[in-house]
Amino acid sequence: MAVIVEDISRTFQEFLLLPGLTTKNHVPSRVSLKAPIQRFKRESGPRACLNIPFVSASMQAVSGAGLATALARKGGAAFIYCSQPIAEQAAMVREVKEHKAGFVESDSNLSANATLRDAIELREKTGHSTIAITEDGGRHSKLLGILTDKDFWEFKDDLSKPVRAYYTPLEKLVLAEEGISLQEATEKLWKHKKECLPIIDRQGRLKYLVFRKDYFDHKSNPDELTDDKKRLFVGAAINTHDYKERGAALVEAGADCLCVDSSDGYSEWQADAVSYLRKEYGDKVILGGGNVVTKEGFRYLVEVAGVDFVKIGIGGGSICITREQKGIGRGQASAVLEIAAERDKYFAETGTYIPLCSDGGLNNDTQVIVALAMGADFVMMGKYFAMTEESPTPKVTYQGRVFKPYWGEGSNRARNWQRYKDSGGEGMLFEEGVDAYVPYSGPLSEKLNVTLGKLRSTMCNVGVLSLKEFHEKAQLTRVSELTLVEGGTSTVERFDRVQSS
Ligand code: MZP
Repeated sequence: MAVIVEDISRTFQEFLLLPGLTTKNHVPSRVSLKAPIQRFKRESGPRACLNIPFVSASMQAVSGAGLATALARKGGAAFIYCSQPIAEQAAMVREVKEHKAGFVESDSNLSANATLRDAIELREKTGHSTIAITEDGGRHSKLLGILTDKDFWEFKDDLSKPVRAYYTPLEKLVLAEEGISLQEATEKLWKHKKECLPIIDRQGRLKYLVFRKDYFDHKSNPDELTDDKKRLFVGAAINTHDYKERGAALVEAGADCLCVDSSDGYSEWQADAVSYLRKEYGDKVILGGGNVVTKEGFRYLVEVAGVDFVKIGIGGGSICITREQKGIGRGQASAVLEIAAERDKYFAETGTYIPLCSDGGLNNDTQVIVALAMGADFVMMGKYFAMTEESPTPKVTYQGRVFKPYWGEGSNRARNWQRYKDSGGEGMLFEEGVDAYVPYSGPLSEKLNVTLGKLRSTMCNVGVLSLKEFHEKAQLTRVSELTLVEGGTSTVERFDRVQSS
């Protein structure tokens, strides 16, 4: 007879944190959000860590090179999706690794024969007013000069004239040669009171532009997550089919972390993939596995597969219909609570700490905070990041509101058959994900700042200054439906909602 587990499957929304003593020491600026992402021994302490406990889902509509760069600059990490050819995924990883903070590859380039009208059109397309004039208009061709909108008057000059009569030629520019550090480039900009410094190679070909405004941007990202060579940190997803070739290409491209992307990680295929990669690369690359929702699944991934971290969650994703379609999964809070307890037990038994990632179904900042309080070391989110400027999809306007497309990896659109082939090999007979739109939420950095601000503030209310302490000291209470109503604002007309209706 089947076993009925003595537990109701619960979600984060059903819990609230209780305050602990907040001392004068508990101020948001002192809160550390460092989160381990690699298994470690008690005596040696944490090894690789994220600077903020956020990673982005390995999904086509979420984790491209642009979002990966933006998230690493804030201190988190993206997992570049594997539902694409190996070479394309490796190229995305390489793009993130080659990103040089402050060194920008020029996306606005023209030849000297182009007209002022061409320059204006290009400015409108890219939004950038600094245009590199190169021998043939190529991004890395021989640099001839720079045109900015200070060089001509849009409403007075003849726009059919070629830019050659307007741009500032090489001999009047302050330039630097490839190899210069960001600090040296910044000094040069400051000394010569310039806005932009072109970096050229020995043959005079344009490599990068360094902008004065990016210096301030760089300063405002003190948590940037990098590897030991100061390159941005990036993760990549792998599957249980082509992991040998994919793993080799991703490691070669510089991926810091690989994670098996599977809707059900409690499987021998997963153990085969992880053990193979561990044997091949040792500790050179961090290895994550999942997804699981039971303590048995956790033990299997840790003891048999040998993962560095375990990803938790089945069926909770905002675009996921696995529970509806297949009748399998678990409320995310129940899954995190059970596995966190098992992780602590494993730590007490062996002295090895296994970081946990709560993946999917986080609908607001409160749920992120509860997930971290319950024992997750970091959270993986899809929808949250899909909504941002940096996700790879285009913005679409519908009835005056701006949206971004967002679809599940198990949807027809993603055609991610490899992920769902595990259980039978018969290909995709039905969908496990939907195709949707999510409201556009603006730049990732601004959105994250708000979430991080709330997280730090709640941690101070609980009386903790680190995520480790948060796990140890958090006290939560279950909430009734009426408590949820009481916590809302249903008895008054909110000014913001009256205004928008
Ligand atoms: P969310 O943050 O949008 O709620 O959920 C993102 C997570 O949903 C992903 O990290 C992944 O684990 C899961 N996912 C992605 N595609 C599907 C699907 O098509 C899915 N069913 O469940």
